[in-house]
Amino acid sequence: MKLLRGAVVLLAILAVAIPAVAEELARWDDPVGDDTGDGDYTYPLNEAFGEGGQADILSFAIEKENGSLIFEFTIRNLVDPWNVGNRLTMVAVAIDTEEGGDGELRRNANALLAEPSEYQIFVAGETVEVIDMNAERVDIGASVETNMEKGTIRINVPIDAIDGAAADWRFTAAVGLQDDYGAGGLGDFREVKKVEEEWRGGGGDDLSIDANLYDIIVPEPKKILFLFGGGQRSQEEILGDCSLETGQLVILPALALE
Ligand SMILES: [Ca+2]
Ligand SMILES: [Ca+2]
Ligand SMILES: [Ca+2]
Repeated sequence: MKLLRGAVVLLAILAVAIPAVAEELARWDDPVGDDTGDGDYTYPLNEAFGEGGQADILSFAIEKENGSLIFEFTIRNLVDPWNVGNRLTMVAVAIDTEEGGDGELRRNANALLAEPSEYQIFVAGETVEVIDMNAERVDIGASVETNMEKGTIRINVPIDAIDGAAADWRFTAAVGLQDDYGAGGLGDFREVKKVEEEWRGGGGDDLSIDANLYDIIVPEPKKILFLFGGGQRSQEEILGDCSLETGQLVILPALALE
């Protein structure tokens, strides 16, 4: 009896002492200041963008916690110029879980996916939206926590809702600026033009061929070798590899967990 009581007490202590700890599956650090897309993208001129950095990824991590996958972006400069939370930064994660899928990153990203996705997640402010391979919105109970001081955007996606999680899944992480068209909901990636304007970035083109993405996570060399059988491409090469002549959009590489 005494032994049993001791065991009960021990279990109670364990239950209290072990908080839910997120297990980090992978983390990628990203260079500071490479929020220039193909190398010369600039921010819009409106003072809300200040010194820029709203689309500069510092790190991207994938964690597992209590039956959820967590995607954490750390951004150099999350800002709240209108006291309504983060409205300028928009992040996207495309998840490739099986053969086939959507070969284009949506919401005006203007980019193709090397590994077509079954799910795409978009976040700006406190709004998160998930679409499936048919670009149809799906409600899978995803949520987001934004910490303006730390510059973190943590997206929580219940694993069961996306058919479990497997080690061979691929992930594409990209960041741009959000344009909510003044409506306050989740908008699209803000258009990058040839020459920057008050509300449009510059360094791209005026024909909607260039990607409206300022920063991506580039896989490490060995993963590039594995996926493409060739040498490493830089972010500038990847985001610069579109063609006004043929209309070819850029193709974003995907990240592997191992
Ligand atoms: Ca960066
Ligand atoms: Ca797929
Ligand atoms: Ca980058």
